[in-house]
Amino acid sequence: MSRYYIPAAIHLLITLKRIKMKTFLSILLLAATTVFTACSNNNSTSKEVETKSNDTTSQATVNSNEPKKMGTVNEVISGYLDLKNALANDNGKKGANAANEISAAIEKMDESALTPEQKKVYSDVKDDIKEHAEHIGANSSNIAHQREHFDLLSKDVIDLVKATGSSKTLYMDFCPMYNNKKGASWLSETKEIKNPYFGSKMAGCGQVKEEIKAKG
Ligand SMILES: [Cu+2]
Repeated sequence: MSRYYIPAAIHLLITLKRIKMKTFLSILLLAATTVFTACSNNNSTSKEVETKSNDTTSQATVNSNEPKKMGTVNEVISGYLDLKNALANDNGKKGANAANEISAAIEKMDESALTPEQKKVYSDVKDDIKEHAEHIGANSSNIAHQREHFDLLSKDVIDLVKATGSSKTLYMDFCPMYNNKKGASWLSETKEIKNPYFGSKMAGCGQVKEEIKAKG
């Protein structure tokens, strides 16, 4: 019996193996095709996504040209007032952050919004404003040095505000004691004196010299 059945069993086994191998191969082939199709599908979708996102970026640039999110003199003033308040509160770190706001506003300034006369004043002061703002931004732990630059920065910002006006009323203040009694000016949004040159040491030193009324 064994003489007959053993070869038959082996034959069956081999056939089964072949079938299995065939099935296995065809499954493999099917899988590979699926993966390939999936991949090529992915490629085409990612390409579509790419083109789509390209489209949206170009649309975004076109759109942003319309309402213009660009720097304004009022942003410079707002950064300046933050800086002034930080110095009045003896906070060099906040002062540095505010100075960085000023630099950013100058960097993206929309000069086309300025009249020719304003543009002339602006081009006289913009490099100075940016330089002082950068020094103040880089000296968060040296408030005395920040105040030296704030004195010079204030002169430029006052010139600019006198040419362009401000969206809120400002007061031009003067402290006669700063810089070995040479004195120094600053702009404030409040009538109350809060000295940015001396901070808490001499908070009330100074007086209002001029009121710059809000325009518009
Ligand atoms: Cu410096």
